Amino acid sequence: MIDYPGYDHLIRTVYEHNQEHVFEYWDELSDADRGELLDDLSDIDFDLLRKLLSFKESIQDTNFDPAPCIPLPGTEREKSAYLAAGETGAAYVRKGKVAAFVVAGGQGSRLGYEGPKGMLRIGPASNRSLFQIHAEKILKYSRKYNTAVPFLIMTSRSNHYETARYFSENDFFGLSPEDVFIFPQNMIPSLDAEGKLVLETRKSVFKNPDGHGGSLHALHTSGVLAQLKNRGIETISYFQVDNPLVKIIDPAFIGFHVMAGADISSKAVKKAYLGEKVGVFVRFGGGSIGVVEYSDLPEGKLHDRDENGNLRFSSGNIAVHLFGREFVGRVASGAGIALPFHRARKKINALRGGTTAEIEGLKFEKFVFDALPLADKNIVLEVVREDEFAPVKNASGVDSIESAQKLMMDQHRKWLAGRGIRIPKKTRIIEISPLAAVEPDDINTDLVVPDEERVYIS
Ligand code: UD2
Repeated sequence: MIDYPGYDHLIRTVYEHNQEHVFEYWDELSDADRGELLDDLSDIDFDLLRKLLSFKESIQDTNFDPAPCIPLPGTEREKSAYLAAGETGAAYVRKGKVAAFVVAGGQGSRLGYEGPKGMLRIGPASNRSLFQIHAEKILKYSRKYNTAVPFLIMTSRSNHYETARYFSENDFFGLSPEDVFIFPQNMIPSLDAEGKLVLETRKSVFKNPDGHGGSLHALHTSGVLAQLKNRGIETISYFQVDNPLVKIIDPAFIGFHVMAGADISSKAVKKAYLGEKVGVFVRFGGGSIGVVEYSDLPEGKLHDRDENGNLRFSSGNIAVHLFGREFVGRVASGAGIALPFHRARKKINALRGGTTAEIEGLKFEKFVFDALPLADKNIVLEVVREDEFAPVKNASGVDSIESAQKLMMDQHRKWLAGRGIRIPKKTRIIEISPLAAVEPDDINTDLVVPDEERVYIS
């Protein structure tokens, strides 16, 4: 057994769990590097890893029906419910009770983009990044509602520093630094097919971010949740970094959530096509609401249609949720409830016998929507896809930068047309800054769009 002062217990644990191959390069490491390796091992929960290996992959309850949804306003009654919700929500935002929370710890591997995904330049005319668009929306909401909406950004080990530097070098895009909270999520080791830890370098093991479900825990351990409580924040508006159309502060959504006394509320769009890669909202046999991920939806249910020929499981999850702060506290502190891990196969680079090679590995992640069934009360609100959802997942084609830019421009054209503003024929590329408008009513009807090919309205 190797030996290092002060780490006896950890070293024994590593051997007890048959993971001592992580010391393969021990003899070649300096004392400082040995200390680093041990520190890297010290935050690993070895008992948890053992449990994760032994659980069956398919643990999901398959007894479920489509979840009930608040529909798009059609009837007079629905329209007035929307108006009332909008007023309640706006008053609540004005009182400073809502924070915005983006999860940006993912690795964007499908996109093939190396840096933090939030730094991806997406503005069709402005070339602004996803982060800048989100930050400017939040600044605009803060001005509109005469409050300071805190902006919480969850990163992970590989992109934390770059994200934090990006915000500070850009003066937080006009937000006050004390209103921006950037904090990393936890990492969890990936394992090889035999359940062994994998070395990434001679002094570190391979770890991946613990999934967006890790965000609730990260809010707690970073101390941000406690700070939100001190600021009087009651509701956290959660969204993904890769959706430039997201309505970060939506008064009607917030109003419905508050009026229902919900722990979690979620937005749904009608699935665009049968195989679309979004989870669907369901109601499990026991009555709780949840999301079944696209890859877990049984074939029969995937194809199931109602009497009108429409897909029965068609409420797609766009990963926009409102979380009660107290509820997050309960889940994050353990309190008898915790989110499960999901296991996925993934290629990882492993250092073995002096060379690095790609191996088949196991990756563990938590999904934030697994919190839904833990809530005493939740609501699902249907929204219009083109108004709120433009995911950037792939380098080209479906759900790409190009498709998202088109959706942004379509939306801005629609807003301008709705305000009676003419768009010159010559204008091919058009974009409205969030600082000018986060909804059509923010646009001044006197606005004149210049007769140019590329127009940015700021
Ligand atoms: C997610 C949902 C899917 C649908 C879709 C909408 C899952 C498993 N599926 O699919 O149902 O709602 O989004 O766009 O979530 N992230 C972290 N830390 C992590 C992992 C991810 O912060 O450890 C963030 C990531 O930066 C991104 C978001 O979570 O903002 C979604 O991650 P993804 O793109 O991997 O999820 P995807 O597209 O498989």
